[in-house]
Amino acid sequence: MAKLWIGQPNYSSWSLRGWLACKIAGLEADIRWVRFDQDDWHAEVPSNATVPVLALDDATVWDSAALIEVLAERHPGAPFWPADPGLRAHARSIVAEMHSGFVPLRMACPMNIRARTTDFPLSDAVFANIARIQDLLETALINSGGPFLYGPEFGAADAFYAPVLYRLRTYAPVAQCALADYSERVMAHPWLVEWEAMAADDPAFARSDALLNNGAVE
Ligand SMILES: N[C@@H](CCC(=O)N[C@@H](CS)C(=O)NCC(=O)O)C(=O)O
Repeated sequence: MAKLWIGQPNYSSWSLRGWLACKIAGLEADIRWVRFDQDDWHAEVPSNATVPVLALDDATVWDSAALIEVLAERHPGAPFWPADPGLRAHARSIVAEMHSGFVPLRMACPMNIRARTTDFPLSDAVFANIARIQDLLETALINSGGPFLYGPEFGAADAFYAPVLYRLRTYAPVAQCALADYSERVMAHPWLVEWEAMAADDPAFARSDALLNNGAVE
């Protein structure tokens, strides 16, 4: 059976993407959690890189983007990418942009699913990231007709932007309003409901929670 190493569900955005990729593929994996507050967390993971890591019978894959590609290749019927070439090019572009970009948002607003703020200070660079994301997602929904980014099924791009929706809910609830319908749809999806339930039970990771408390670790 495949094994998937992931970080803590409340905090690990890339792990959520990898876990969703397995769901899209219909791949049942034995899930292994690592705790970032344990210094030796790398020890049990079959890669010295980051999580998620997926161990298949004949290969180990250690990056969320690679995981999407490998699973899409091995599960050709799974709805990772839209069939239409134009939509597919757009989907690949926004997934690549997420994987390589939006650094201000990622640095200032790490995923913390349980947390809520009302007046978290956001820089102009973060607001610019949020505006760009709103524009990309709205364009995808209009061009595909929804209800997910590229059509009727939850795909790779939805998996890549789901952690962003959680970030907006935590740090920029007003900005989230612009994507309210899509956001509610994603968060009501059974996979995200399952992930949020895991996040609710996740032990606190003080270093990440401290950011919400002006840097003071409680
Ligand atoms: N490019 C990687 C990034 C993965 C990543 O940064 N994972 C974080 C958890 S969300 C991690 O493992 N952090 C621990 C560390 O950097 O030591 C991917 O797409 O999978």
